[in-house]
Amino acid sequence: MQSADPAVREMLDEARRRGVETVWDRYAAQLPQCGFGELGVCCRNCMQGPCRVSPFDDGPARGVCGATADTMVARNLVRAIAAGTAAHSGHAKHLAHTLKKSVQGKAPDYPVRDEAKLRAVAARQGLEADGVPAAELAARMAEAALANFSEGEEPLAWTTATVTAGRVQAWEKLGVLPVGIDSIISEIMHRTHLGVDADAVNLLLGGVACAVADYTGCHLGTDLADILFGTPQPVVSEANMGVLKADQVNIALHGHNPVLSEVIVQVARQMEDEAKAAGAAGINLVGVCCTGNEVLMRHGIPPATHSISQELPMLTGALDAMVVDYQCVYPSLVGVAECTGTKIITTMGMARITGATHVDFEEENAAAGARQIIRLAIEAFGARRGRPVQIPQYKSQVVAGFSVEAIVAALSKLDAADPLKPVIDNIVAGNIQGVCLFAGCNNVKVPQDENYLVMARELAARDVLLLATGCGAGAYARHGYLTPEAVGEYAGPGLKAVLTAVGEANGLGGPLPLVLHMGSCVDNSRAVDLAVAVANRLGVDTAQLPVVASAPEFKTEKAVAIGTWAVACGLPTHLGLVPPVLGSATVTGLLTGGIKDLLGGYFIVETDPVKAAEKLFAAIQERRRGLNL
Ligand code: BF8
Repeated sequence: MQSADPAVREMLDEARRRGVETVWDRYAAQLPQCGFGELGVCCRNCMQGPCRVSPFDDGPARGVCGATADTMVARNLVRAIAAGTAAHSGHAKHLAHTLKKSVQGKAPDYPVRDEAKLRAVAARQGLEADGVPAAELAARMAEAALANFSEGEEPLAWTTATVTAGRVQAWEKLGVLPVGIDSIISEIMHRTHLGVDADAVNLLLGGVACAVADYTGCHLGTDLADILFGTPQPVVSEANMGVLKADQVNIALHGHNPVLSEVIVQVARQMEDEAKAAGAAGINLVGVCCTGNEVLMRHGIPPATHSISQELPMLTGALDAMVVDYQCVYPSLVGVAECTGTKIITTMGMARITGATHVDFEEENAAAGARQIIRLAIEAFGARRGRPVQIPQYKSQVVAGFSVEAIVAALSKLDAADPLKPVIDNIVAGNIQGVCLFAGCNNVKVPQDENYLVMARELAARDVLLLATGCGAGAYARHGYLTPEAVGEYAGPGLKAVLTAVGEANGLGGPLPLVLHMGSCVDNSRAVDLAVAVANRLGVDTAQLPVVASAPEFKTEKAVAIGTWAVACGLPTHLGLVPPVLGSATVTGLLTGGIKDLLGGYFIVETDPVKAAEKLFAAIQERRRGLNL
């Protein structure tokens, strides 16, 4: 099975029928993949290479420079963390500049939409806010955010203000508190250059420091997006390819940064008449990947698909344009679009694809850019009018929008004075055994979504509260797990009772959804905020909580960075694929064992989803025992 999603399977049949190549075909063409690369013992860091060392006794044990398997594996891993950090924090830096342009009056389409969040973040960050007008405070916020990027003398303000005191101490002791996001990325590139750091343990500690910077970048990304675009509140929508509409101009918003898509959402509403004049019934925006998550969370825009199936909505023949910003956007989209007539529109100067239509996006002229993009889509609709379409008739109801603010507001209906108390009481009583955050991607190496679905069922039945972000949340959206109905189907009695009590206190007449969608991948920071709030309320560290994380189908370097900071935050963290580290027993041992003594968190590598759920549940039980629960 290539995918657990029936819409994806239907479109894969269509792709085969039409001879359209997809990610699954290209993966098959790569097999067998390089065994050295799989083990992490391939080095291309200098021009004397590529070198590879043999995991057995039958080949060279060192690269040309003398680097051992331990050095190579550690260097490759921390370079992946640095790349992931660059991506997340680049997204955050972009938003900081948008906020700056907004307060300078250069970006009229970007008013500060959430002054309450602006003031809450300012208070947390110790910015003087009393009596300061919102515009002035936003200017200070933009500067304070940007100060996290260059090299300072103190640990990053956004790191130390957002985690427990216990974490700050643990990170300080280990020397993994970064003093600049860009500077630690740069340092990692330096120390992984030929002839610099050749000690695997030291390299990995550098990788942890970079991952803490990645966490910080993610948190900045979430905070700034909320300030600019609003903090998500629960929203009802639908998911999967059945959200495409044959008679409308269908536009997919794909990538990560909501800076452009936010304006497209606003402008599309004003351009309905133009679409109707072209013979369409309207404009239908849909999401793909994390830009899709962002606009789902804030506007209820329905996601069409995620991650490895991003090529397939085009095969319906109904997708008129796919607008992309950056990250996780397959360059293959252009080839598929040639067969289907979809316009692939790149929008960021640093993320162009040969063969795509490029509309350069600038905050200064955002609405004009958005109009230009939507007109291209309307034109494409005109060209496909009358042609038959094949839209898979699969879609699921979705309840999303669970920011921490939204969760706390929902809980405060049970206890206004102490909103976290109902959760804590239920954890203590065992109705909720623990919490699992599902994060990360789909990966063509495993049947799409399957690990997510199996693990959610296994853990929900054991009364584990489930949170999700990124394409993991997308998987749950497309399979109906973000619904109250899924609670009846899969939740154990304790979890069901708690979700029902909160839902009923909020007038839903039933439970909250089985899985709480917290947003895009940068929004994993929201899950940390929740854990930190609970830990602080209990007077413990996040490394003591019965909270675990899982990336059952991870793919990107960003996911490697997130997984590493989840461990740094003290969480037992499951990986559903084997990362390229087995070439070094030292690195493998440290990541899955030794690191626990240093950080509390550690990696659990398990490719079988049933066993993975068992191992995570065992980790939760260990934590409960540690708290005498
Ligand atoms: O940041 S989950 S495939 S889309 S990396 Fe990419 Fe992975 Fe999806 Fe979002 Ni996250």
